Amino acid sequence: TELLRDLRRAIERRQLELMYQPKVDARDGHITGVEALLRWRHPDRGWVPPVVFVPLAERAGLIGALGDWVIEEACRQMRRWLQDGLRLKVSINLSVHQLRQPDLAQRISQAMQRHQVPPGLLSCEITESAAMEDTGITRGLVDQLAAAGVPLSIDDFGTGYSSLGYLRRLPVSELKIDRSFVLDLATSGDACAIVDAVIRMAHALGLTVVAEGVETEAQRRLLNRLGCDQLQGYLYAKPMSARLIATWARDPA
Ligand code: G
Ligand code: G
Ligand code: NA
Repeated sequence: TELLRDLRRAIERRQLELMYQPKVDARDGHITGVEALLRWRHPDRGWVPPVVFVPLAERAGLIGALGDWVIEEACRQMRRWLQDGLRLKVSINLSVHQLRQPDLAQRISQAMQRHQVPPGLLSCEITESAAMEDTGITRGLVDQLAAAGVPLSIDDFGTGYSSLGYLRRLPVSELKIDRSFVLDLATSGDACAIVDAVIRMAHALGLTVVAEGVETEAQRRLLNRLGCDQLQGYLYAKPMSARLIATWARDPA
């Protein structure tokens, strides 16, 4: 299609951009890191959302190139921030197709070396459903990433069907509670009970818990009371350009 042709061109011509959304400490609100979110500025159509072009790239076999661009760009940006004296943790999103690349961990660690990104500063988010798929491949990859000093986070947690036993065996360091649970938190006793249980379970397994999509003060208070470690959402900040995030990190609004 036309959009696909444009996407190929966008990857070559640098019309893609990473925006960064802060994650903050639930207790004192200080920035703990950022999530990199991919954006495409189409010359005629304006912003095309990732929910449109990521699946398109997957079907067209372009996800490797797109994913490589994200890895490279995130590492390049981290190096720039480090040079400016800003030591910011960045997490990138991996698609299920990327998880099937046998050399993914190697590509990531090579990009980190190229840009002298210290171990632990770059982390990867994979969705719960991707983590559950293809368990053999995922397990190998996750071990390689862990060995390369790349912490792993399970995204959209609660929307899939992970078993506790499975989670315990995967060397992940963080769980991100899906936005849908956060949305219902202040109004639904069920959502509250689920989030409470997830946080207790995660802590018992030694994982850090991040809540996504925090928009209100009431949600913040509840999550804080339930012992959630970190918060991310419009209450604090929307995804921002690399330049703006550097300012925000030094002096949060
Ligand atoms: O703002 P938001 O519209 O950015 O993101 C929508 C979805 O797109 C999210 O589920 C997010 O994980 C996904 N997404 C954002 N950036 C990337 C990326 O770089 N790679 C992949 N695979 N998915 C991404
Ligand atoms: O699935 P993933 O966690 O990668 O999704 C991130 C998506 O959530 C991005 O599209 C991002 O723009 C969006 N997002 C971030 N914070 C909020 C929020 O507070 N409310 C809503 N509705 N969306 C958010
Ligand atoms: Na994510």
